[in-house]
Amino acid sequence: MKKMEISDYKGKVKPSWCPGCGNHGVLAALKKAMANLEYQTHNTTIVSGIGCSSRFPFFMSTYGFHSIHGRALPVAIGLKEANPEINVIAVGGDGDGLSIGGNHFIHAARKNPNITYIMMDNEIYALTKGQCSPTSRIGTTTKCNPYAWTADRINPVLMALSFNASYVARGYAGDIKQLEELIQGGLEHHGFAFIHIISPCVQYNKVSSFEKMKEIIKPLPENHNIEDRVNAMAYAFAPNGPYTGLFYKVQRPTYEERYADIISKAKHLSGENYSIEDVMKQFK
Ligand SMILES: Cc1ncc(C[n+]2csc(CCOP(=O)(O)OP(=O)(O)O)c2C)c(N)n1
Ligand SMILES: [Mg+2]
Repeated sequence: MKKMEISDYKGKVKPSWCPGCGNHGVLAALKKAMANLEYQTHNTTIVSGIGCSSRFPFFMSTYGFHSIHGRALPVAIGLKEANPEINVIAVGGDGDGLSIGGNHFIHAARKNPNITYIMMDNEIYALTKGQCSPTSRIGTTTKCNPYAWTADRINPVLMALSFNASYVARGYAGDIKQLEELIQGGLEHHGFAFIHIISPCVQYNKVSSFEKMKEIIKPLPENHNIEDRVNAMAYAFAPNGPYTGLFYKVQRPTYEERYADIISKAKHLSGENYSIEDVMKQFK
């Protein structure tokens, strides 16, 4: 296996994000985590939806799939099921994963495919020039909401915990060291690893800036029991947060393992010479 340097993951395209965008920190942390684990580029794929954050695959030298809005997860899961040997990392924004792709997120969490999902949350639709997203705060004003945004916020960490994602963490784009550890833990985890990242937008969201988020985030207490889902939910829910760190981690059968079991049972019932042609003959 080739020893990997951070520079080995540099894509041919220079990141097009604004100077100061939180996503630069996420890119740096992912590259570090991948180098620590000696992830090879030939068997790693980064899958994204659509958004500023979803431009991620262009900036990496791995395989990549820039899919359609909200569909990073089904594409990522399909890739993993087709070839479980590939490291599959899905990435995207709060709009991509919680609005149009919200349904895929909850079903991915409960099925537990062995993939990592990184959500860069800037509380806004940045690519389309600043509309409110499911994580925008009540009262936010944008060109589309000149008076105030009126819907309650989605809490992505609480959502992942509710649907039983087996690894749930939250990081902050301004703390690359912590982010590297959380992402590395997610890559190493055997199952669906969700990493929610507070990744401020410097252009369209002046409310949740780096300065403000740095002031209010706090690390989870060291004695937090990562196997206690109810306690993890209490921290996710805490009004005095947001907390960062590893909320929850348990080992449970993955989607691939459950399917392998079904396949072997089906093969057993139909005998060694099972063929799809024989099955089709029943419907002639
Ligand atoms: C099916 C579909 N609907 C809407 C859009 C328009 N659109 C592109 S990106 C986006 C939102 C992006 O927000 P987010 O996922 O948070 O990414 P960010 O740009 O903030 O990183 C929308 C609504 C689209 N491309 N496709
Ligand atoms: Mg966004």
